[in-house]
Amino acid sequence: MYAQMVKSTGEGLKSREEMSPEERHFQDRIDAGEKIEPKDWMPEGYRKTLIRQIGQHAHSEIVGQLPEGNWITRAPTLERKAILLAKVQDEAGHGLYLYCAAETLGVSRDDLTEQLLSGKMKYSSIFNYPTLNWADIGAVGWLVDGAAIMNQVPLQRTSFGPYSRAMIRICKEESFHQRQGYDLMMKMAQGTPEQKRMAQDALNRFWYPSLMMFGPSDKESVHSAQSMAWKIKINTNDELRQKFVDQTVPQAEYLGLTVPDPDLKWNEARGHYDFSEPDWSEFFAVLKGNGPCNHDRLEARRRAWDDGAWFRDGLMAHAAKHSGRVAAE
Ligand code: BYC
Repeated sequence: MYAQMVKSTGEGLKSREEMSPEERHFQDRIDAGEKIEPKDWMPEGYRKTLIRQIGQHAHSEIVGQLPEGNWITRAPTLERKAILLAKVQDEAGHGLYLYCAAETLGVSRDDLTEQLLSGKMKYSSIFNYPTLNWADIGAVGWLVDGAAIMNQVPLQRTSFGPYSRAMIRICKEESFHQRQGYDLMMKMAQGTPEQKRMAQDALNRFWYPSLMMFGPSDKESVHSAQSMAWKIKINTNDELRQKFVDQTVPQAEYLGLTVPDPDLKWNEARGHYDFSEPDWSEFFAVLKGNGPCNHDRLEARRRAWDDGAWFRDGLMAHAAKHSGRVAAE
């Protein structure tokens, strides 16, 4: 089950007077825009928050391969298959950089995986939705990777050095992912009436789950205040959601597709689109393990972990043998 037992650390911010001298010095470094490196002193809450966020991010990259991997054997042309294979392979790479960044904080990849499989750690809600038709692969690239980039570009400036450096490389690859998705959507939207219908259907199903990727509304977000004070997060959930809507609506118009929100409207005074909030009860149900694919996603990860045990054991045995040989020399 995909249960969410990780205890939130949203305990409220400490004032400068309440901070210990180390905490004050740490906060001064953050405020001065310095990067924090793994061997530097850091508050326990900072370490825990990073492990939670980077670990969740890494798991999302790995679980995120599943809905797209579903279409590799059914891609309509050799070119589309090659593009999709490359993208899915990139996501595996992103997961690995992120697990490495988390490991610098003193947690092993095995621990993180075990926490995922036991339901103690999360992955992004978006990957609990199925990819039902080929246009969904376009929608995932356009909307899901589009939302991911919106969130990850600011994270290149996050205060923890290894996370920020991982993000720089990941963002370069994500922008290719987003463009291949938009290109696929363009082909579908300008294709036969049936292809256009599929593109619209994909947009209808992926719009609100994509908006949910940014997390709950700011008033429900337990971690934002502390994470922003530590510059782990640079923007609030609602700020990024608004930027995503503002960027994506003209792209949908260019495709000739309709965003499934009757209340979507440009607000001249605000200089932004007004839009409907997602159904937050659905979001929290997905987080509790009750989304359409939670069970299948975790089962697939569990199977992969169990099936790979012999290989991990082999690597460990080889490493032990090799280190014995080196010690004897
Ligand atoms: N799904 O206080 P809040 C990708 C949880 S992969 C699930 O606002 P925070 C891609 C949150 O963890 C993209 N859970 O939290 C891959 C917290 O629960 P806990 C993944 C969510 O951390 C392959 C609770 O709700 N990107 O792009 O300050 C193919 C309260 O929320 C979600 C990242 O992981 C969610 N959507 O802010 C294609 C980016 N939202 O832990 C594409 C890095 C919230 O207290 N992460 N929760 O039990 C972040 O930027 C932040 O963690 C979030 C949430 C903005 C997501």
